[in-house]
Amino acid sequence: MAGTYRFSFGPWNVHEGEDPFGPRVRETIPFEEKVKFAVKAGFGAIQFHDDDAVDVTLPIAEQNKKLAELKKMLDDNGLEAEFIAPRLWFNPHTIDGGWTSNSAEDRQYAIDRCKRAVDIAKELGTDRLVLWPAREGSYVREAKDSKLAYDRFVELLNILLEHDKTIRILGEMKPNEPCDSTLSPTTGHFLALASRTIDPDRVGILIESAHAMLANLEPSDEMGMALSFGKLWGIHLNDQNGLKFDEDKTFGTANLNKAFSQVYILDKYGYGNNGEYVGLDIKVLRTQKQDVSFAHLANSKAIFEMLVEKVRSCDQKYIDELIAARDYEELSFYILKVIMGKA
Ligand code: XUL
Ligand code: MN
Repeated sequence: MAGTYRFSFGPWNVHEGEDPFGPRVRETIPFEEKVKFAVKAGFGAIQFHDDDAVDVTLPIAEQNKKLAELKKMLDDNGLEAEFIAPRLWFNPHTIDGGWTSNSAEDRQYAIDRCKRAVDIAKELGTDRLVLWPAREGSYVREAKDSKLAYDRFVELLNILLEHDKTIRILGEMKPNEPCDSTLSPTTGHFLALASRTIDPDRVGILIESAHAMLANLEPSDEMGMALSFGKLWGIHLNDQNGLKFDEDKTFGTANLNKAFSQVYILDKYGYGNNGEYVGLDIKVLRTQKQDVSFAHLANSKAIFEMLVEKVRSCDQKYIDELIAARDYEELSFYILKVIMGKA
């Protein structure tokens, strides 16, 4: 069954270019401009961290008023909010992690902030909460009791599932960065945690291509695993040149064959037919000038769409014959010819 594709990106994907080694190199682009681009380029949704959507220190009534304004602006532009992700890693309370911090006070901060993110999601009309456990790990092994930390991870999921009976939690796992070693580094780890919760049916997966590659895993196989569990509820497409920092490169620009494999499995299993988005998590290169700071998103969407065409042009009967003959050398040659328009 072929997939149906609607695209999304996050406002943080268009940024000012600062990195750990240097300052900003571009002016801030207002959110309204990002929305204009989304509409013009044919995106269907915006992804939000809680504090991308609203100032999370506002009194609740004021916060909800602002959220209603944001929702109206999105509605007026024919856009949805795809998900809310609590941005826990900026706050001083989360220096040692959020829900796995060694400090009870800091753990409580993280729990309250996650609950608030659930409420923000509901105000914006989405039932998806994305959890990326950024600082839920360690730099020094003995600094954190990993057994206890995993127990606390399950506890947090239960608290959130209990807090709102309709929220769905999408775990987005990454093995390292900013921590040296992140707890629950892969999708498999997170699914194991999900199985211990009070409602595993509301705990699913968002696979980011680069995060899988940083764990030296094959992104399309990670997607296959989540699909096999019926839990591929979100994706973050991007690319990664080997095991280094999380590069969030334009989809397909470092590993075109891996990009093809991702589109192949998504299309084969009808990704998107239940309203899932093709999410991009792609950072504008620091070297880009101001006036071309959206190109990486438009290009990634175009590359995805071109790959869908390539995937659908495949002679599946021929592929099946090669598989039956176990002639994977020829299969690999055929796929490359498809990609190069020479099949
Ligand atoms: C970090 C990352 C995040 C999540 C959302 O590597 O991918 O932006 O996608 O919190
Ligand atoms: Mn991501």
